[in-house]
Amino acid sequence: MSSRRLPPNQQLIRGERWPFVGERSSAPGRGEWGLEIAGLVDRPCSLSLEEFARLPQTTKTVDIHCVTRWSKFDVEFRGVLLADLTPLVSVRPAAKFLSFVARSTREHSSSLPLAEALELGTLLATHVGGEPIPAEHGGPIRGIVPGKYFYKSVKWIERLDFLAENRLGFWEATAGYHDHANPWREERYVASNIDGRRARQLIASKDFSGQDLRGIDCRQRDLRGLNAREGLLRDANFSNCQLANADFSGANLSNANFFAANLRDARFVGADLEGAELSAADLRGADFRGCSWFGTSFCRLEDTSRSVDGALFDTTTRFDPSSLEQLTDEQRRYVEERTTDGRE
Ligand SMILES: Nc1nc2c(c(=O)[nH]1)N[C@H]1C(S)=C(S)[C@@H](COP(=O)(O)O)O[C@H]1N2
Ligand SMILES: [Mo]
Repeated sequence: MSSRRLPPNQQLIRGERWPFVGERSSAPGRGEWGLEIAGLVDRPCSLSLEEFARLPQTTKTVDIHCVTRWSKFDVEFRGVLLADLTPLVSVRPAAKFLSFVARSTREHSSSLPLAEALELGTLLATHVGGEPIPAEHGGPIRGIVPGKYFYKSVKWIERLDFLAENRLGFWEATAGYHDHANPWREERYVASNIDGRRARQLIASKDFSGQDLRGIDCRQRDLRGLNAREGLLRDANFSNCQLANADFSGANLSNANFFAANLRDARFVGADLEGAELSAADLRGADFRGCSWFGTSFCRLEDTSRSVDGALFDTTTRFDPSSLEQLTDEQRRYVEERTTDGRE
């Protein structure tokens, strides 16, 4: 059952843990909170939190699927359904898209086709598990869009803009996040725009440092001693690569694929490895101190929960013991069983 409920290549977080992703707080000092409804509507309005709380309330239990490969089942949100808000403002037929705009320093937003937002049962949520949503998780009002990667669920919503044309959201416009965000089709990122020729030149230079090389395909290459410090390498494919002594310090490697890579003595200090695949990789002597490990995989799980293709660790593999907390139970157990020797 659970294997069907979990979208492809996601890992289940159990218990109370709920990671923070993206911005940690709203923009300070902008007065009272409320919700503004604007754009292609006949009756634009501004609701105070009290007015908002008097609207019909709906409770929904949803499964969260973050694009960095962690999922969390059965989170109970309460708030106002988008479908209960639209009649209040009388949305014009010309409105085809909805942009959720956050009160944040970078004016964070995300958008959806209006019909889809309604069909998915989008909620403007104020409560989680019966309590007000904590500020770090987007309170007082956050969007909840069931059935999409969680980046469509904007924290600290202060305005809904009804639009004729799509206005890409922050991640979608600046970071190549897929605008459709369907976890069942793995619509995580748009394809890399690095062509084969440029990729070959880069690979020959062995210098990826500080460059935006999202989605680069390096499968099976000899990249021993690669300098990839501070590189933007999200979703890059390094499977089966020779990467001994490579330096990925400070790199963004979220969702990168290192399956069966030789990473002996590689440096990952301070790297973002959220959602990265490290199964079957040789990690002896590798240094992961200061890494972020939410949703990182070190082994694969068969339906029976038996782990296969485990990464090779030994006591020379370095990492902060506290970062194990970020892993799912299965992944944590796998790593712990192989590294407790000689550690406190
Ligand atoms: N305002 C705002 N909303 C946001 C983001 C953000 O950076 N800013 N990140 C998105 C992403 S990528 C995810 S996975 C979820 C994370 O929500 P959480 O921190 O409550 O887990 O918020 C989404 N909404
Ligand atoms: Mo995310």
